[in-house]
Amino acid sequence: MIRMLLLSICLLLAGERLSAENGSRLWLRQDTTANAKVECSLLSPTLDIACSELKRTWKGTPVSLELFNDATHTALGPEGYTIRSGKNGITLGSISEKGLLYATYHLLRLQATQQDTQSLHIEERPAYPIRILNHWDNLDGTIERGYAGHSLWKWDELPATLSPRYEAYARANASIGINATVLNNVNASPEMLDTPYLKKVKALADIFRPYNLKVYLSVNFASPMIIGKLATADPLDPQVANWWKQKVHEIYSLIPDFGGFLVKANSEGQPGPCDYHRTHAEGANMLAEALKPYGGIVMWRAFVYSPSDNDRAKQAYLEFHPLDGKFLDNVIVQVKNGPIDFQPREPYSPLFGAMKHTPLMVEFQVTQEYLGHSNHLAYLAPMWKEFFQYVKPESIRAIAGVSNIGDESNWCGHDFAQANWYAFGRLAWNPELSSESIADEWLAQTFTANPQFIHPVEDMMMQSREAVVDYMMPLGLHHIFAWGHHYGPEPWCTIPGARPDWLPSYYHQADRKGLGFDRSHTGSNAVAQYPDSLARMFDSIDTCPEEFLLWFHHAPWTHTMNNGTTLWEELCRHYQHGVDKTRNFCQTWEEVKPYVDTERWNAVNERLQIQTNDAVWWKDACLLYFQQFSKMSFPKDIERPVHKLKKLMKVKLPISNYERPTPEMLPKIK
Ligand code: GCV
Repeated sequence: MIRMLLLSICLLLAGERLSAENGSRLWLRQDTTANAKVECSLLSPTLDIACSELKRTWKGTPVSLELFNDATHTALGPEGYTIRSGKNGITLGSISEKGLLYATYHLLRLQATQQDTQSLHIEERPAYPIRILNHWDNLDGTIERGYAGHSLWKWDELPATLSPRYEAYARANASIGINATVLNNVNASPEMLDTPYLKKVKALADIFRPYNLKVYLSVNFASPMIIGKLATADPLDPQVANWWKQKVHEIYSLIPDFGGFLVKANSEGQPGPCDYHRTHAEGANMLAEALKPYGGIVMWRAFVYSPSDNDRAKQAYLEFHPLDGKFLDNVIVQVKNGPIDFQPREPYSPLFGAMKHTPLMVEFQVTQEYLGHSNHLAYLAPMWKEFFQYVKPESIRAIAGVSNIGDESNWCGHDFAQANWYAFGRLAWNPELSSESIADEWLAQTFTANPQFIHPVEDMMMQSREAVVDYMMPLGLHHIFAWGHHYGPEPWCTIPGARPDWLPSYYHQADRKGLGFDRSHTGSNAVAQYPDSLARMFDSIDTCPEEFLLWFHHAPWTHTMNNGTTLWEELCRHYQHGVDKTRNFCQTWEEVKPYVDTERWNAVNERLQIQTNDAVWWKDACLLYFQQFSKMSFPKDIERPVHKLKKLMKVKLPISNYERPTPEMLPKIK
């Protein structure tokens, strides 16, 4: 207490005023009264933005922005750049205006994070040419799995009324290198392609263009029938192909730099080529032919699974692997990072590495559908870096993130969820960056560069995703979420008539013998889809990494873990550990209170309290439920449950798949 008082006094004496903030400025909060000397001999909308950003914000030596065509700059590609300091100031160089815009934001980031800018010799180029956000925004303003309010896109007002947030959105993306956006849900409404909507899309594209942000659309495969009134959407029907060609022509006449289509086909009830006994490749190629003359691409999703006897984790591979090499060269197959669906931890999808003749892109989920929505603090960079431990960054062509952005004032619902938007952009630019350095950068810009704040909070962020895994689904457990909204625990869930692979028992397989899904050679043999060395490692219960134990094995309750304890004891300890960590987060946040403005401190604090409550809810629900099968008692060092299983089994949150629950709805510790 005394320490905190002293800290507050120090901050006041140092003149640091913590005026209330609502998070709307994201990480772009620098003072804008600099009036810097900036030279740029060319004029263009993009360079105007770069120059005015620098003029307002840069406090160092004069800056000049120059277009070069020498070998160094050419090798850095159209979005790459250099930053060099010399006697007369700093030179930003690139072969293109967009490169100069990215250089501008890089330089300003160095200033905001208080780095030395005296002797700069920086060369940068992005790892991927397409770094794209996928919005799951519906035309009625709701966002599937969105937990930060309604859609940013005000379709009713567009194109006449242009919200200032459209430009703020483009600017924020440019500042972290995101260069593309899919505006609408992959469960796509066919109306998106109606002319009035395309005019609205054009209005957004016009605002985004100077920020080098390209627009893409999700399309419904049955559009030729629904809006074109054709009798079929068969991709091999010439009338259908022609309909798409006309539509694509119309789009490019409005938006000459349109990026292309994202398609969810024959998945979760969406129409697709398989409705006509055509393959995914035939469907994708028909669209690709239409886009090709304009330089557009098709991002075709591999997220497919049908109610069948086959393990859901195997299905995307089974369907797409035989199609390797059959896609046209302007098709990229978009694959979720794991084989099921954005769980808190999944092994990587075996399609990566298996499609040798097909460009692939990874799809991460920035929105926290399965990680506590925007109620829980879960910094996701470590999860995405984990993917890159298995999948070489250079083996994929592009990177997509399902957006967590909505129209709430702080954009992402939870102030710390902004860090995931930020980290997605930074990793898409350079997957070699460390999670720690990205967290530090984000914290310094979003809150304060004071190390007394950064160190403990970075530490909290770094532990946060593992904490969620621990209190939700440790040791490779997966998909034991509540039905529909996926917020709380429901390992017991049964819905009469529901698809088995939509029910938790399909995944946890708890019985008197043990727990987990046998995907070894004695079970579904999903391990065989991985390269030999990994397949062998995952296949044996003795060599399978413990974090994936219950993903690949049905392990006996008494199975001896690496530390000599039983599976049951270790499971209990992980749940307890998760709870303990969330309590530590509350403590850390309390300790850094003097460094944070009241408005954001309170907002984060309120959510950390929810997270701690939820962690206990998860622990009690899962352990009490699994105890019915293990029949083993809780180890001594595990807190006794505060909830009763019977009561927890009655919890039904009154939320849809685009809402986060409010504290009043949640089971609380009395
Ligand atoms: C957009 C999961 C989600 C769905 C989502 C789907 C997908 O199943 O729960 O809301 O639909 O993934 O990625 O297509």
